[in-house]
Amino acid sequence: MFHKILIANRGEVAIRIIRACRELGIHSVAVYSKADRDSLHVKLADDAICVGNAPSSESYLNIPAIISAAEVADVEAIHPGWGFLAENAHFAEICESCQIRFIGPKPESIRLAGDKSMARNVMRKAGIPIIPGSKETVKDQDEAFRLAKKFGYPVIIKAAAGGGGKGMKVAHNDGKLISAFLTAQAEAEAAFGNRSVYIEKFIMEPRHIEIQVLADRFGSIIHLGERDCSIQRRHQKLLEESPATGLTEKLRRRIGETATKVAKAVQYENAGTVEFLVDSDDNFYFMEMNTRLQVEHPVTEAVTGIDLVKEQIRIAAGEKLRWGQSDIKFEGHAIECRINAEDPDHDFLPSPGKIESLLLPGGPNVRVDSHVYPGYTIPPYYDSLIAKIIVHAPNRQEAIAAMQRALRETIISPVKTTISLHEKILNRPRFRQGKVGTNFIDTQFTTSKIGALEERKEEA
Ligand code: MV4
Repeated sequence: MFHKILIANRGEVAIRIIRACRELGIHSVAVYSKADRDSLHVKLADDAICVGNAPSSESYLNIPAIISAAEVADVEAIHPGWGFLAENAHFAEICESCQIRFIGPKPESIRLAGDKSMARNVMRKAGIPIIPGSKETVKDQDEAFRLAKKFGYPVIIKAAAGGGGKGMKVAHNDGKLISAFLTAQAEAEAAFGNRSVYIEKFIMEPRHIEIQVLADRFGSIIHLGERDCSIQRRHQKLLEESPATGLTEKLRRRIGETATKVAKAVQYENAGTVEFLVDSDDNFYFMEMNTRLQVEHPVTEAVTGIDLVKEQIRIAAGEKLRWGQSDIKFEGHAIECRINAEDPDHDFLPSPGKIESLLLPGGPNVRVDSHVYPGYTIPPYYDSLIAKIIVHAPNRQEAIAAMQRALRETIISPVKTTISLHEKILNRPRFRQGKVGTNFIDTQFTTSKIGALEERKEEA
């Protein structure tokens, strides 16, 4: 096992990893930017090294500074958390060439998963169901027309280097196809420096179901069930749950087995997530693979009892998986609400600043992962996630009640947060009936002239 690990991240995830290190008896080394001097991850780690200025391009994304810190601290491994360098194949390669273990998959896996069009081809050849669409990137408008005709409208144009909704455009007819194609190309170029796009049949009102997988360095692979992440706004997840409500046992088993097959097809190692779209007829399609720990990992930890961060570290250190698939038991229902410092009454404008008053919830069945404390000043430079509330109860109804109770207890002021939105979501009849889908927020809420998210009148 490792003796010393550097955590190349900040905020809540840095603390999550420091906690795992401490329980494993591993010395933790934090890095921080000049804006994060007073951050909790700096206080909680055994050591901390400043890696640069506030903008993440000069600190948390600054590869030479991070590697120098790792060399100075003499760590054996780096955990990248999520965001920043977590899915940067080049960074993973540099770690290996410096004889520092990257806690995550091999660089080739990260690179393959990052090319969505190439990943589709690998999955098609492995017999994984993929969304009907182009085999290659689409070169010109004529080809786009031909493919749209073949698959039938509506179609969606996606950036090959994309993911998370950037550089994505839907076209409903020939007249709209060219502008969708050109806009997707331009956005892809601007966001990723790569104008390659591909085309898919557009799946109407799908659910976003993702499967957590764990794979060791000896070829053993298991899945830890699914998370429903359909409740999103502009491709930002708001609330996630496990198990997904309303899936038949048969469908759940098939998706899980498919995810394991996906991980096998790319000889995956460490923790990863396979994303699927599920349509209204229970067809499911591979969408993409995330080669990192995910923000919503605690709901999986709750229902399986497995500490995913400890497992990531053990796998990277060369330990074998301690379970086969049949050892994995799922218990109860877990829900996570992401609390962001954003104003739902003003177009989700970020709300950084000093937290004067803070009370985080507790009591039975409640877990809070957060890096904020009373008197902490949220810097404006980074992600606005300030806390995650996770509940675990015997069933979905009790989990909802526990979450409502936990949200009601929470005090965070004067910064604005998304707590009020979560209270509304949990109260909606459609949510309580388990009828979640990626169109949930758009159908249940409207945005007022001043940008306030308002509930629509009752409708199923
Ligand atoms: C789709 C789709 C419908 N059909 N692809 C959005 C994020 C990116 N990873 C892929 N996304 C989608 N791809 C086809 N062929 C609908 C979405 C989508 C979506 C997916 C998951 C969760 C929320 C979403 C919200 C809008 C659109």
